[in-house]
Amino acid sequence: MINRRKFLRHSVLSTGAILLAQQLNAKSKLEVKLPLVISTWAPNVKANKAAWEILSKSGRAIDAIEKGVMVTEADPEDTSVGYGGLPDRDGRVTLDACIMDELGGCGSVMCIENIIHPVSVARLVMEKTPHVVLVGEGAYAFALQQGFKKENLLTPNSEKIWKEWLKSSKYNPMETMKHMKEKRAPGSIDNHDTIGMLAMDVNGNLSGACSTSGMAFKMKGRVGDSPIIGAGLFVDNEVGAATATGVGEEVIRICGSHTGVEEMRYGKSPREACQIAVERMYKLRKNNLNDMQIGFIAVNKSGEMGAFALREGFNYCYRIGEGVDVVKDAEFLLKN
Ligand code: SD4
Repeated sequence: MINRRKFLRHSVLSTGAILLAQQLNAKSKLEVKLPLVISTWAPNVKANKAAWEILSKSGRAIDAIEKGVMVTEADPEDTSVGYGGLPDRDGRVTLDACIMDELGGCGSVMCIENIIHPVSVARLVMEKTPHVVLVGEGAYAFALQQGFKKENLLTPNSEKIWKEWLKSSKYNPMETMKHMKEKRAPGSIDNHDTIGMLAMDVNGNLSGACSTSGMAFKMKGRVGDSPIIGAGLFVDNEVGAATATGVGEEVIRICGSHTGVEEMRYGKSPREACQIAVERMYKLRKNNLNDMQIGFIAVNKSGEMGAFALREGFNYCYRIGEGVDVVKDAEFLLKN
């Protein structure tokens, strides 16, 4: 039974939460120029553009998100997502994705093979099953049943990179990332292009998704943060949304995206919320974060956006207003 003191405390907290929601709503009515879409990593400008086609016609954020993320999943140049994603150490491309809508609906697929659009399968898990997560063969069987085609996702380029890695077969994902990125962008430490995308539609509704092929040359069956609700992605339509990129093991440890959304709930700006998530991770793990990159992006209900990364080198892109593309470098905790 709840005693009087607890009851009073409870009601004060509830009143506080209601006031905050009212303030956020009032603010959103005043300031938001909707719609908006924001994604991790600059190359995902093209994904934002595809999402915009739906958002600018007053479409739902969830539809825009799926369409946007599909662009990156189909791009063979992006070796961290979908078609052309780097395989695990056995040469298998295994994909992870999740999606959340404005109603608290969520769906996820983990370690799915031979299906080019895991984000769409995740959406169907959300909409057509009583479950939230399907993994591996179960996810694949469900996808086939829903009409998806079996496709080979290992491109000649990714196969070549994998074969080169096989020569040493040194299983050190962090080293691998560094090595890969050195080839593409000398001097930079990370090889992440995982897409995390958040959008708010003209009705002020938020949705998000995250899609990745995970860590290159990972162990068979390894799953990172990206398809885990609360880690790689979290959306609360009353408060805001956040998504992550980088070394998933570290993001999972602090429920990174959920942490960001909860900080916004208690009044932090999106950038502050992302920074708090990074700092929490750093405090916990500072001796284990060598060469790792982790970045968060977030948006709140009033349409403010922000980002923060563990290290220099994380960027993000958004589209707002009349369809203007903006690319920004995130602020960070550690200089390279
Ligand atoms: C993972 N977070 O599987 C993903 C990897 C990533 O850009 O974000 N790469 O850990």
